[in-house]
Amino acid sequence: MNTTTPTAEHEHPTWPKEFAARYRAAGWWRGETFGQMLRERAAAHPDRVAIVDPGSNPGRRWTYGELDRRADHLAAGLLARGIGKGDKVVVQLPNVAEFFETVFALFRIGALPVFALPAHRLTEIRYFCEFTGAAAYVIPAELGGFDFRGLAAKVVEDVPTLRHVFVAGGDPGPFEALSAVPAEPTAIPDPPGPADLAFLQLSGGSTGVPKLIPRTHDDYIYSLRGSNEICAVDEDSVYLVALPAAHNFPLSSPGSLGALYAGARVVLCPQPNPEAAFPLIEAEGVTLTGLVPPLALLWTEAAPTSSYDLSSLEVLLVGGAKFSEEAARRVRPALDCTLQQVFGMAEGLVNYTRLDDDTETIVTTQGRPISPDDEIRVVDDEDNDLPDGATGHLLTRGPYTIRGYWKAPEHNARSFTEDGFYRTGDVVRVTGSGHIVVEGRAKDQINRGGEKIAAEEVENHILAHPAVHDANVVAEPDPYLGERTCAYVILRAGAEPLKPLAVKKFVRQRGLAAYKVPDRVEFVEVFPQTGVGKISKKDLRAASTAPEPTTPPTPPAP
Ligand code: AMP
Ligand code: DBH
Repeated sequence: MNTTTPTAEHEHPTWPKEFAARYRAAGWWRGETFGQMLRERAAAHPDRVAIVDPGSNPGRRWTYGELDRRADHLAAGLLARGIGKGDKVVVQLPNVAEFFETVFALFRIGALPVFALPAHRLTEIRYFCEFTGAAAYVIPAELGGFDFRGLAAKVVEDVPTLRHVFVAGGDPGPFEALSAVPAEPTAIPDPPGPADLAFLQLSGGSTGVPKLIPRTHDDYIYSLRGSNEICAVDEDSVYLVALPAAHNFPLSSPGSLGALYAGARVVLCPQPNPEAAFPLIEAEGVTLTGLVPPLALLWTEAAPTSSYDLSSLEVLLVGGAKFSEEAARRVRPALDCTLQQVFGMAEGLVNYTRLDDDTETIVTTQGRPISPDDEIRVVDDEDNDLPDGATGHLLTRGPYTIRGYWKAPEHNARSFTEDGFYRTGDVVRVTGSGHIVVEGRAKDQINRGGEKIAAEEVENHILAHPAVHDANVVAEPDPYLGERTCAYVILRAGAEPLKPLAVKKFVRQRGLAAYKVPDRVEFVEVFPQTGVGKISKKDLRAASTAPEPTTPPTPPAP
């Protein structure tokens, strides 16, 4: 029997009543919303600094009072433009203060941010706008030499529901400046409740198109509260947002929203490299931050010779991809802070090593779940539970793990068990102390230094090339990123020979985020096959063991 209850709108399955009742009774869900949360913090300490945006000119420092006021004014302006409860708004902002003004304004009126990353391009953005029927799209004018207004112009042409494009900072071009939207606050007609959706988060995915993750106010706020307790975030903490602000890790583990929940300070770092981050750590007294493994490596290499005072840093969270034990051991000596490994997913479940775990546990495991009500199963290919300590597929269910993706019934039937466990696609084992060790992955995905790439999505784009007969995209080891992508391509009989660069260029020109462009392209005559004649990705992976990167790897940037 499928115990998962569809919502009234049948847009996604949600927690059955008895689970919801249990999570409320246990005190995990406390009936909070983001709108009220900010209101309460602003009332309690209006003059404390909430957001520091050193990348803006002049650098901005918004207090809780100011962020609260700005959210109210922007909410009023959005309502006046006909954007209201349940509307979707694709937010593609870098690490700037307007990100928080925008999302809290949307939270207040019950419109749902759809969290795009700055790296996304036409193909992804058009899909998010079309699929969600987005009413608005929020962009920077430009970033890293890329003009988002040009991108928005194309999206507006293709997506009839998209009525507004708001440009944060810079020349808005043909669109409206976000700074022109705020209006005198008015009563919000139908503010969202704690069980309502707060936003749609993105999944790294393993299918042709990214999946959207529906998160409620109550469930997400519980994950923040739990994370704050585990990471010792309180009102004296200073969290540096080094990764892209909209990503689930720097947003919630414990992230900027955890910091704001605690009444702490959020410092926005325009770039995640040591050159940008170290001066901010010194200037703002940053106490914790989160990084993906390649960046953590870069920081540990740079710290010992840095002239900046990094002594305020107490905790470095590392996650998004497996952090090797050797690299993990280097964190404390280099940065003189506690490493906290975090193994999380935008679908929900987040695991942390604890601050008081012994060093071996911290460097060899990816932590244990936030909640006593996080249910963990380790199963074989037939969903049979494995003996304690055995390695298998991780399934999970709990008070902040979704019961289904948004508008994806067929995919949900595969990604969730009948009784509502999420199939993470991760291969793990659980130690005697209940800590999880990530041993591998069963999903068809490449984890490129924390950036997830669905093989099928890239394969489909390569297949669109007229000279290509077939394509297979797999991960291959990379000394810095952990994994990078290799595309094996079979050309059509009689087709003009192609150069690898032409394939990369083709994918890029189809409007895909740069991190999804294959690092390496190899032309082959046939793909290795399994016993039953299926293409064997395992053998392709085994074939790609070239130790040296063919292109100099670049750290993932916001
Ligand atoms: P997503 O579902 O797109 O939010 O990506 C979450 C996935 O990232 C997980 O299911 C893991 O595959 C991977 N991941 C996140 N953190 C870690 C970690 N610390 N170690 C290994 N894999 C991780
Ligand atoms: O990779 C992730 O998605 C991730 C990693 C660490 C995450 O969503 C999180 C923590 O919350």
